[in-house]
Amino acid sequence: MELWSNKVAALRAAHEALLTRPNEPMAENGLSTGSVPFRLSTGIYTKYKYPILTAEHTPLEWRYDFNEQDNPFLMQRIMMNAVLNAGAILFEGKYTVVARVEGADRKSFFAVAQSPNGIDNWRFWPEPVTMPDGNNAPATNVYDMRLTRHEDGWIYGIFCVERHDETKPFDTSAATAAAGIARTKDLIHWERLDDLKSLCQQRNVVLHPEFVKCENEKMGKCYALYTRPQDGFIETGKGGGIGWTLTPDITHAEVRNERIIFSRAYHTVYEVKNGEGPAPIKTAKGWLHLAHGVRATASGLRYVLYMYMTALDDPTCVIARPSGWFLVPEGYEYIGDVMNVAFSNGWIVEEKPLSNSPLKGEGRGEVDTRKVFIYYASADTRLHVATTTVEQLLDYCLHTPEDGLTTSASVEKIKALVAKNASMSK
Ligand code: BGC
Ligand code: BMA
Repeated sequence: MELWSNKVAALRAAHEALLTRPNEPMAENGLSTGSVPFRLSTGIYTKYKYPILTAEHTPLEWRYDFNEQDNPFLMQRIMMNAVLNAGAILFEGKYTVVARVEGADRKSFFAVAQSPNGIDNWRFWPEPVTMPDGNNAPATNVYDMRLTRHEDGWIYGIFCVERHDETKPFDTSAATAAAGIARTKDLIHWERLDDLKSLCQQRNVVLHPEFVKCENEKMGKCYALYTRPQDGFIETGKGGGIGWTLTPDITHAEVRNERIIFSRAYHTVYEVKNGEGPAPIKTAKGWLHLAHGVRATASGLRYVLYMYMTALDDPTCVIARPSGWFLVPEGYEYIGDVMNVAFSNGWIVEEKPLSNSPLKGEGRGEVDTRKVFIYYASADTRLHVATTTVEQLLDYCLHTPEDGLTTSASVEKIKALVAKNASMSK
């Protein structure tokens, strides 16, 4: 029989090989992505061959008892199911995610993983995050943390807290969703603040990185939150859309006035639901937003990513609304626990030394070459990265025609482009 110690060595070697496997870009120069032979690359971003984090990337110490007497067959004692929807941030010079890790028991929790380059060699910290309940009722499940480095000096994590709906004791699926708020300086110790007080359920709540003037100017500066009010646990109902609310005290945050800044619309990719992704990226031309849109199909809900921009001096004012999806599940990304889902709640924009800050220049000097790393999950199963630049995202948002909301408007857009191209060849 194979020696137990040899089995352990082989297991550790295989794990290490997975963690250190170099990642490869799938689409350079706008050629085929390789994953789906029938779709050309969008040219807007580059996807990578391998997912960056999966259940198999979680530390072996989380899953195995390495005492030979207690675990003679070297079997997993605690199994992991998925690594998905991650908040992301540059932290101490490293590309860092706070991922949603889901165990075989369907409970998800948060865990920090870091990489030196943002695309491979991702490694989890030895222990998952211990998230205190603070003054809040204990949650059954937590997920989808948005990380915001706020100008108040804290790193905030806002996430969904799910609890059984006790008003329906006999319905084992009845649940409520609220926004949990915590802050940290080191990603290890989290100070849990009060859950966002709201008359309705909330998911996909995101903290804007800067203070904003309060509605009542006497109150000074407020924290601003992107919200997503919903009537029920799944249905957004009347409240559909990405909302915006101001709150003076983040330790007791409350939704008083909520304004929808990006609504759902009939026959679009965000017909059924939408929600803010990560906190927006500030650029000289406005705030770049990544969001998800959901539509219902005969095979279930389809989750895709889309983008929009808001004005620099008024993050509630939408200034660019490129039509349709920006990123969708492709090839094997389509397949997993929850089919047909691309979801993102984290991206990282590369920092540049202040001297050549793209926010400063005018004219040509304005080209914003900062690299952007988009962390997206596929099929609620695994986490991927796609890379691009701020300049490309601006170009995408500002030059992709808007959705005219009818077939004939779409045909006219295509005809206008054909005519433009034809005029060039004259
Ligand atoms: C799941 C989430 C999902 C939500 C709504 C939760 O129980 O954990 O992944 O987004 O239900 O379907
Ligand atoms: C949602 C999200 C995600 C998930 C998606 C698809 O409502 O909050 O957690 O990726 O559903 O299942």
